[in-house]
Amino acid sequence: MFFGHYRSKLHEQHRHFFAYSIAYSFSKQKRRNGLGQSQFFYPKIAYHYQVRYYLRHFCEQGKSHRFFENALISVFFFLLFAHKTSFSMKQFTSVKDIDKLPELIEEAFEVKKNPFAFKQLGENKTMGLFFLNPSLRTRLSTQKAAFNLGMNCMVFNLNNEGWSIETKDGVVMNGNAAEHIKDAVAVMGQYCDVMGIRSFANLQNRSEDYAEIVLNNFLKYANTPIVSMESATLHPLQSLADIITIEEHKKTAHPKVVLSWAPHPRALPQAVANSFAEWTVRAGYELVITHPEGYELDPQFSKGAIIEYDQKKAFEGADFVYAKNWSSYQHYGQILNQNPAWTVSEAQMQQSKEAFFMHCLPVRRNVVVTDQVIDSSHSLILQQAANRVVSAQTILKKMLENS
Ligand code: SN0
Repeated sequence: MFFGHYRSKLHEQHRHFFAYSIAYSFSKQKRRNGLGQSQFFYPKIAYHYQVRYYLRHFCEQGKSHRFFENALISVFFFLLFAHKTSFSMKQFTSVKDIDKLPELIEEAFEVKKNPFAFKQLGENKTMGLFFLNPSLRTRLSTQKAAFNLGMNCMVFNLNNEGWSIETKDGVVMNGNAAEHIKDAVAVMGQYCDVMGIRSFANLQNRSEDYAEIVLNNFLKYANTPIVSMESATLHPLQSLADIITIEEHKKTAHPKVVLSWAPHPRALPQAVANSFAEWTVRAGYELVITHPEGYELDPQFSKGAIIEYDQKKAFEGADFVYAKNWSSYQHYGQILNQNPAWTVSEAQMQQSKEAFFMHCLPVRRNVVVTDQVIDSSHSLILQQAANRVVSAQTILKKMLENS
């Protein structure tokens, strides 16, 4: 009955819906490519008529089995085509946007081996890089990654070159802010095929920072794939570069990695530490986080790590030592400790298994780490920085493929 009916004669309306689903999927792709709203027009009308058809039949026939069969088959076709055409990456904001990390790392090695092999992917495509904070590595490495893929790049320092931006919803904008973030982002999305955004924690209000207001506005209003170039809580491009670097230097399958808090004169975000924690745990490494009491990270990011308050003990047998300062999450944004005993020096490194030293940079020499350690042959800071291009290019490639 059910299948026989459709095998012998695909219902006319379904043939239409089948076609509309394909058209809709293509239009979604085009829209994501920044080609504008008009491609949406035809499928929207089609859907409108399809819904009217169902409603009419629902009224005429009551809840007949034929009606439900029709609806079911249509949903099936829609999901099939919507799914088939949406496998390019649409956002990169955290490790949660990655299905299979080992495959991503393999892809990164391919990109590193042959950086210009995918130059046609970005032809006639524009990358927009938007910064609300200073940047050296992220700005240059992401631009270079886009160039390697054949893209054009626009770089814009939103907070000191653009209009001042309002980020709260529903406010009366009679103060300093000239433009709402949702309008700015929607406009920038018209000019770009992929957008990168560097926001930052303001470290004043934890719930505001952890709500990722800026990043979420980009995800909601840009209508292009979005790459986080460090948000208020995470720095995924840095973490991917760190994982690539560890994979290149590790001597055991599951190395011991120590994330060590270090002193700093300014209050810094938890983003790099949060991100490093969630990526290294996902990579299957043994992660030990060491810090003075009061510097515990948000458990949603540090879960799976061992917390060790004794830095010396933490360093025992370490294969990699990653130094980073962050301000307190519990006493939000505060500096609780500047004890120079936490500066990573030869004395601590000697506890380890001749560990490699890592830091994302920029680094305060002789505050976070001594010159002796950072300039030693075991320091990987330049390799990490070089891998920022590989990390960004791997992600951009995934966004451009099948887009
Ligand atoms: C940033 C941070 O999130 O900690 C960027 C790291 C990639 N670092 C800083 O802001 C350092 C600023 C300073 O004054 O040392």
